Amino acid sequence: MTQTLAIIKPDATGSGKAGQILAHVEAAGFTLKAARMIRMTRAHARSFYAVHSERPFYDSLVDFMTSGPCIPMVLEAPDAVARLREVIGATDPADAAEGTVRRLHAESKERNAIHASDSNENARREIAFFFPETDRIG
Ligand code: FUP
Repeated sequence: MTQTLAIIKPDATGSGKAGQILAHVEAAGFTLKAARMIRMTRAHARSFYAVHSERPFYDSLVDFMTSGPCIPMVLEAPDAVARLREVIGATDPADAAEGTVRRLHAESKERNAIHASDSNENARREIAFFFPETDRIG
């Protein structure tokens, strides 16, 4: 079993889709190991997306991620990182495969419902970013 970090983003929490999205990933075989609801500060969002700091969409992305509640969560499954990337679909919902979370629930490339770690190294870093060890079950 391996773990990955997902975030249900403010577009999805704001439109009442958090439960549907969690049900979708659970039905896809993931076990929820940790979760919280937070309002990210600008400093948190800037730090979380630091890899994109030179990109033209960075400021807008920080605005969006701080615009409402986020639900970071630790999800466990065999090959969790790669599998969750398949289940959520491409960044832009217009490019995402049928039946993926983003195809079903995302509004746009920016307001795209859910984040998922893109490597095992980033999963470890992102899990530690949101969850102190004492908040993690198993
Ligand atoms: P992903 O790994 O699919 O979440 O996509 P990226 O790491 O490329 O991008 C991270 C986030 O930046 C996306 F979820 C949304 C935002 N983004 C934009 O707003 N515009 C873009 O052109 C690309 C990404």
